[in-house]
Amino acid sequence: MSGLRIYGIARTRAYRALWMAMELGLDYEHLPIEIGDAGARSPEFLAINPNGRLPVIVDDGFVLFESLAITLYLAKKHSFGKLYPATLEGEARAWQWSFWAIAEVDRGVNIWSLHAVRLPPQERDAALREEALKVIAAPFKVLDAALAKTPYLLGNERARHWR
Ligand SMILES: N[C@@H](CCC(=O)N[C@@H](CS)C(=O)NCC(=O)O)C(=O)O
Repeated sequence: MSGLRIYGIARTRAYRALWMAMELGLDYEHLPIEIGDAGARSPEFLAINPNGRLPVIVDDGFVLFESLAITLYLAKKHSFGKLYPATLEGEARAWQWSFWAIAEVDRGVNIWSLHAVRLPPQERDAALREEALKVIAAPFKVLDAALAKTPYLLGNERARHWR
């Protein structure tokens, strides 16, 4: 066992940490903590992540929250020069797209998915869903344009094993 624990039920942003751990072929323990008082807002969880949000990881005693800080950390730790870029510029690009995803895309996609698929139908608000679609249209154009020039945002390889 690597001593890695990933907290958060997979339908939350915890899937990002889980996806990265699986992509890297890591041994890890998954604690499928729920959102809210039954899980992430409990005193025990708040002692690990005072934000009361998911995901958080504990890696051999090292505690880290923020889903994309977690993906970058795991990739750098286990796949430096492979999934994680070895050059200064490559690393900066990985940060660029990660920070871009959080700053430009994350909120809009979250609101859209809540009102398109995740909330019970009677609680969905079509106006909020349409507004969210407008918000994510511009960054998705940027993404489409970047991917029109290259098959992947970083590098040109789809490795079978990243370690
Ligand atoms: N920027 C944070 C967002 C974390 C976040 O908001 N997670 C949601 C689940 S997807 C959550 O825990 N919500 C519960 C709450 O805010 O009480 C990240 O990417 O890790």
